[in-house]
Amino acid sequence: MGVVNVTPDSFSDGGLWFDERAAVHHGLELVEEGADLVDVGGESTRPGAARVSQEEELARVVPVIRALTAEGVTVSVDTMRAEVAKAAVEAGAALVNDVSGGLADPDMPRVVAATGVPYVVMHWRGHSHDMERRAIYSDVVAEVREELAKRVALVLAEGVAESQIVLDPGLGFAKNAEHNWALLAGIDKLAELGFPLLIGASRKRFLGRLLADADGAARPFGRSDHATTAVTALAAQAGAWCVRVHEVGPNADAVRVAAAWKRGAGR
Ligand code: PMM
Repeated sequence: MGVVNVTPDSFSDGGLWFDERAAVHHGLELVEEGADLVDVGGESTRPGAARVSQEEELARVVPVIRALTAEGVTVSVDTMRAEVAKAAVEAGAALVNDVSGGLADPDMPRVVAATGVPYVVMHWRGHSHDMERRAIYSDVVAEVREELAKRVALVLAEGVAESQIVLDPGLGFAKNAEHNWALLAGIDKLAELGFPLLIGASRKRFLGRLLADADGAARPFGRSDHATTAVTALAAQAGAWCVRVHEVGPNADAVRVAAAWKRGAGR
Protein backbone atom coordinates (compact mmCIF):
# COMPACT_ATOMS: atom_id res chain seq x y z
CA MET A 1 0.00 0.00 0.00
CA GLY A 2 1.51 3.27 -1.14
CA VAL A 3 0.60 6.49 0.66
CA VAL A 4 -0.72 9.69 -0.89
CA ASN A 5 -1.35 12.27 1.81
CA VAL A 6 -3.39 15.11 0.30
CA THR A 7 -2.55 17.32 3.25
CA PRO A 8 -0.39 20.35 3.90
CA ASP A 9 1.01 18.91 7.14
CA SER A 10 1.38 15.12 7.21
CA PHE A 11 3.97 13.27 9.19
CA SER A 12 6.71 12.87 6.60
CA ASP A 13 5.35 14.04 3.26
CA GLY A 14 3.05 16.91 4.29
CA GLY A 15 2.50 19.45 1.53
CA LEU A 16 4.17 17.41 -1.19
CA TRP A 17 0.98 16.06 -2.80
CA PHE A 18 -1.45 18.72 -1.62
CA ASP A 19 -2.29 19.84 -5.14
CA GLU A 20 -4.84 17.48 -6.77
CA ARG A 21 -2.84 16.88 -9.95
CA ALA A 22 0.35 16.26 -8.00
CA ALA A 23 -1.50 13.77 -5.78
CA VAL A 24 -2.88 11.83 -8.77
CA HIS A 25 0.49 11.85 -10.49
CA HIS A 26 2.15 10.55 -7.33
CA GLY A 27 -0.47 7.79 -6.93
CA LEU A 28 0.25 6.61 -10.48
CA GLU A 29 3.99 6.67 -9.77
CA LEU A 30 3.45 4.46 -6.71
CA VAL A 31 1.54 1.91 -8.82
CA GLU A 32 4.34 1.91 -11.36
CA GLU A 33 6.77 1.19 -8.50
CA GLY A 34 4.72 -1.85 -7.49
CA ALA A 35 1.92 -0.71 -5.16
CA ASP A 36 -1.17 -2.92 -5.20
CA LEU A 37 -3.17 -0.27 -3.37
CA VAL A 38 -2.91 3.51 -3.06
CA ASP A 39 -4.07 4.95 0.27
CA VAL A 40 -5.49 8.46 -0.13
CA GLY A 41 -5.87 10.56 3.02
CA GLY A 42 -6.98 14.15 3.57
CA GLU A 43 -6.41 14.51 7.29
CA SER A 44 -3.01 14.45 8.97
CA THR A 45 -2.69 12.19 12.00
CA ARG A 46 0.84 13.18 12.96
CA PRO A 47 1.29 13.57 16.72
CA GLY A 48 -0.28 16.86 17.84
CA ALA A 49 -2.24 17.44 14.61
CA ALA A 50 -5.54 19.33 14.74
CA ARG A 51 -8.57 18.04 12.80
CA VAL A 52 -9.75 19.36 9.43
CA SER A 53 -13.44 19.93 8.68
CA GLN A 54 -15.43 17.24 6.91
CA GLU A 55 -15.99 19.58 3.93
CA GLU A 56 -12.26 20.19 3.59
CA GLU A 57 -11.48 16.47 3.87
CA LEU A 58 -14.06 15.61 1.20
CA ALA A 59 -12.75 18.32 -1.12
CA ARG A 60 -9.20 16.96 -0.73
CA VAL A 61 -9.78 13.25 -1.23
CA VAL A 62 -12.82 12.69 -3.47
CA PRO A 63 -11.40 14.18 -6.72
CA VAL A 64 -8.10 12.31 -6.25
CA ILE A 65 -9.89 9.01 -5.60
CA ARG A 66 -12.13 9.52 -8.62
CA ALA A 67 -9.18 10.31 -10.89
CA LEU A 68 -7.01 7.41 -9.68
CA THR A 69 -9.91 4.95 -9.94
CA ALA A 70 -10.56 6.13 -13.49
CA GLU A 71 -6.93 5.21 -14.24
CA GLY A 72 -7.58 1.68 -12.98
CA VAL A 73 -5.82 2.11 -9.62
CA THR A 74 -7.13 0.23 -6.58
CA VAL A 75 -7.61 2.97 -3.99
CA SER A 76 -8.15 2.94 -0.26
CA VAL A 77 -9.37 5.94 1.70
CA ASP A 78 -7.66 6.88 4.96
CA THR A 79 -10.45 8.49 6.98
CA MET A 80 -12.11 8.41 10.39
CA ARG A 81 -15.39 9.89 9.07
CA ALA A 82 -18.33 7.79 7.88
CA GLU A 83 -19.50 10.45 5.42
CA VAL A 84 -16.05 10.64 3.85
CA ALA A 85 -15.83 6.84 3.66
CA LYS A 86 -19.22 6.72 1.95
CA ALA A 87 -18.33 9.42 -0.59
CA ALA A 88 -14.94 7.79 -1.20
CA VAL A 89 -16.47 4.39 -1.95
CA GLU A 90 -18.99 6.08 -4.26
CA ALA A 91 -16.00 7.70 -6.01
CA GLY A 92 -14.42 4.26 -6.45
CA ALA A 93 -12.45 3.47 -3.26
CA ALA A 94 -12.13 -0.28 -2.71
CA LEU A 95 -11.09 -0.26 0.97
CA VAL A 96 -11.74 1.92 4.03
CA ASN A 97 -8.72 2.53 6.25
CA ASP A 98 -9.95 3.92 9.58
CA VAL A 99 -7.13 4.72 11.99
CA SER A 100 -9.67 5.03 14.80
CA GLY A 101 -11.13 1.55 14.21
CA GLY A 102 -14.64 3.03 14.33
CA LEU A 103 -14.09 4.96 17.57
CA ALA A 104 -13.96 8.48 16.11
CA ASP A 105 -17.29 8.24 14.27
CA PRO A 106 -19.87 5.79 15.62
CA ASP A 107 -21.58 5.68 12.18
CA MET A 108 -18.46 4.29 10.50
CA PRO A 109 -18.96 0.52 11.05
CA ARG A 110 -22.57 0.64 9.81
CA VAL A 111 -21.58 2.64 6.72
CA VAL A 112 -18.67 0.31 5.94
CA ALA A 113 -20.95 -2.70 6.45
CA ALA A 114 -23.31 -1.29 3.81
CA THR A 115 -20.48 -0.77 1.30
CA GLY A 116 -19.13 -4.31 1.71
CA VAL A 117 -15.52 -3.19 1.10
CA PRO A 118 -12.58 -4.34 3.27
CA TYR A 119 -12.23 -2.36 6.49
CA VAL A 120 -8.92 -1.67 8.24
CA VAL A 121 -9.59 -1.45 11.96
CA MET A 122 -6.55 0.16 13.56
CA HIS A 123 -5.76 0.26 17.28
CA TRP A 124 -6.38 3.82 18.52
CA ARG A 125 -6.94 5.50 21.83
CA GLY A 126 -7.86 9.05 20.87
CA HIS A 127 -7.23 11.93 18.49
CA SER A 128 -3.71 13.03 17.60
CA HIS A 129 -3.73 16.30 19.54
CA ASP A 130 -3.26 14.45 22.83
CA MET A 131 -2.62 10.80 21.93
CA GLU A 132 0.86 10.79 23.45
CA ARG A 133 -0.51 11.02 26.99
CA ARG A 134 -2.52 7.84 26.31
CA ALA A 135 0.64 5.81 25.64
CA ILE A 136 0.43 3.94 28.95
CA TYR A 137 0.49 0.14 29.00
CA SER A 138 1.62 -2.54 31.40
CA ASP A 139 1.69 -5.16 28.63
CA VAL A 140 1.31 -3.39 25.30
CA VAL A 141 0.87 -6.54 23.17
CA ALA A 142 -1.82 -8.00 25.42
CA GLU A 143 -3.66 -4.69 25.75
CA VAL A 144 -3.59 -3.84 22.04
CA ARG A 145 -4.77 -7.34 21.26
CA GLU A 146 -7.57 -7.09 23.81
CA GLU A 147 -8.67 -3.63 22.62
CA LEU A 148 -8.62 -4.76 18.97
CA ALA A 149 -10.71 -7.82 19.88
CA LYS A 150 -13.27 -5.47 21.46
CA ARG A 151 -13.38 -3.34 18.31
CA VAL A 152 -13.87 -6.47 16.22
CA ALA A 153 -16.81 -7.52 18.40
CA LEU A 154 -18.35 -4.07 18.04
CA VAL A 155 -17.96 -3.73 14.27
CA LEU A 156 -19.33 -7.25 13.78
CA ALA A 157 -22.34 -6.29 15.89
CA GLU A 158 -22.85 -3.28 13.61
CA GLY A 159 -23.07 -5.57 10.58
CA VAL A 160 -19.51 -5.64 9.23
CA ALA A 161 -18.70 -9.13 7.90
CA GLU A 162 -15.70 -11.03 9.29
CA SER A 163 -14.34 -11.26 5.76
CA GLN A 164 -14.18 -7.44 5.54
CA ILE A 165 -11.90 -6.98 8.57
CA VAL A 166 -8.17 -6.21 8.50
CA LEU A 167 -6.42 -5.35 11.79
CA ASP A 168 -3.56 -2.92 12.42
CA PRO A 169 -1.67 -2.35 15.71
CA GLY A 170 -1.42 1.39 14.94
CA LEU A 171 2.32 1.96 15.39
CA GLY A 172 2.95 5.43 16.83
CA PHE A 173 -0.69 6.05 17.72
CA ALA A 174 -0.68 6.39 21.52
CA LYS A 175 2.52 4.33 21.48
CA ASN A 176 6.12 5.28 22.10
CA ALA A 177 9.11 3.69 20.38
CA GLU A 178 9.39 0.84 22.91
CA HIS A 179 5.69 0.04 22.49
CA ASN A 180 6.11 -0.08 18.70
CA TRP A 181 9.05 -2.50 18.90
CA ALA A 182 7.19 -4.71 21.38
CA LEU A 183 4.20 -4.83 19.02
CA LEU A 184 6.39 -5.79 16.06
CA ALA A 185 8.02 -8.50 18.16
CA GLY A 186 4.54 -9.65 19.19
CA ILE A 187 3.02 -9.67 15.71
CA ASP A 188 2.24 -13.40 15.98
CA LYS A 189 0.07 -12.70 19.05
CA LEU A 190 -1.92 -10.17 17.03
CA ALA A 191 -2.19 -12.59 14.11
CA GLU A 192 -3.82 -15.08 16.52
CA LEU A 193 -6.95 -12.90 16.39
CA GLY A 194 -7.44 -14.53 13.00
CA PHE A 195 -7.58 -11.49 10.70
CA PRO A 196 -5.18 -10.19 8.04
CA LEU A 197 -2.71 -7.64 9.47
CA LEU A 198 -1.62 -4.28 8.11
CA ILE A 199 1.59 -2.68 9.42
CA GLY A 200 2.31 1.05 9.09
CA ALA A 201 5.89 1.72 10.18
CA SER A 202 7.03 3.82 7.24
CA ARG A 203 9.12 6.86 8.20
CA LYS A 204 7.77 6.87 11.74
CA ARG A 205 9.77 8.49 14.50
CA PHE A 206 10.72 5.24 16.23
CA LEU A 207 12.81 4.31 13.19
CA GLY A 208 14.58 7.66 13.19
CA ARG A 209 15.31 7.19 16.91
CA LEU A 210 16.74 3.71 16.38
CA LEU A 211 19.08 5.17 13.76
CA ALA A 212 20.14 8.17 15.87
CA ASP A 213 23.66 9.50 15.34
CA ALA A 214 26.45 9.39 17.94
CA ASP A 215 25.10 12.58 19.56
CA GLY A 216 21.66 11.02 19.91
CA ALA A 217 19.99 13.12 17.18
CA ALA A 218 17.25 11.12 15.44
CA ARG A 219 17.67 10.32 11.74
CA PRO A 220 15.29 12.57 9.72
CA PHE A 221 12.17 10.99 8.11
CA GLY A 222 13.47 10.90 4.56
CA ARG A 223 16.54 8.93 5.64
CA SER A 224 14.76 6.11 7.44
CA ASP A 225 13.46 4.44 4.27
CA HIS A 226 16.01 1.61 4.40
CA ALA A 227 14.82 0.81 7.91
CA THR A 228 11.21 0.84 6.65
CA THR A 229 12.21 -1.70 4.00
CA ALA A 230 13.76 -3.92 6.69
CA VAL A 231 10.51 -3.75 8.68
CA THR A 232 8.60 -4.67 5.52
CA ALA A 233 10.72 -7.76 4.87
CA LEU A 234 10.34 -8.94 8.45
CA ALA A 235 6.61 -8.13 8.58
CA ALA A 236 6.03 -10.04 5.34
CA GLN A 237 8.02 -12.97 6.72
CA ALA A 238 5.85 -12.86 9.84
CA GLY A 239 2.75 -13.12 7.68
CA ALA A 240 1.51 -9.50 7.45
CA TRP A 241 -1.10 -9.00 4.72
CA CYS A 242 -0.09 -5.46 3.84
CA VAL A 243 2.46 -2.77 4.63
CA ARG A 244 1.62 0.94 4.31
CA VAL A 245 4.67 2.79 2.94
CA HIS A 246 5.69 6.11 1.41
CA GLU A 247 8.55 4.77 -0.78
CA VAL A 248 7.03 1.86 -2.67
CA GLY A 249 9.80 0.47 -4.92
CA PRO A 250 12.18 -1.07 -2.36
CA ASN A 251 9.28 -2.25 -0.19
CA ALA A 252 7.59 -4.03 -3.11
CA ASP A 253 10.93 -5.73 -3.78
CA ALA A 254 11.20 -6.75 -0.12
CA VAL A 255 7.74 -8.31 -0.21
CA ARG A 256 8.71 -10.31 -3.28
CA VAL A 257 11.91 -11.50 -1.63
CA ALA A 258 10.01 -12.57 1.50
CA ALA A 259 7.46 -14.47 -0.64
CA ALA A 260 10.19 -16.29 -2.60
CA TRP A 261 12.03 -17.11 0.65
CA LYS A 262 8.83 -18.57 2.09
CA ARG A 263 8.14 -20.60 -1.05
CA GLY A 264 11.76 -21.68 -1.26
CA ALA A 265 11.56 -20.87 -4.94
CA GLY A 266 11.94 -17.81 -7.16
CA ARG A 267 8.70 -18.47 -9.02
N1 PMM B 1 -0.31 5.67 9.92
C1 PMM B 1 -0.57 6.90 9.47
C2 PMM B 1 -1.74 7.17 8.72
N2 PMM B 1 -2.60 6.18 8.42
N3 PMM B 1 -3.22 3.92 8.55
C3 PMM B 1 -3.00 2.67 9.00
N4 PMM B 1 -3.87 1.69 8.72
N5 PMM B 1 -1.89 2.37 9.74
C4 PMM B 1 -0.97 3.32 10.08
O1 PMM B 1 0.01 2.98 10.77
C5 PMM B 1 -1.19 4.65 9.63
C6 PMM B 1 -2.34 4.91 8.85
C7 PMM B 1 0.37 8.03 9.79
O2 PMM B 1 1.40 8.08 8.88
P1 PMM B 1 1.71 9.25 7.79
O3 PMM B 1 1.08 10.54 8.29
O4 PMM B 1 3.19 9.30 7.78
O5 PMM B 1 1.15 8.82 6.48
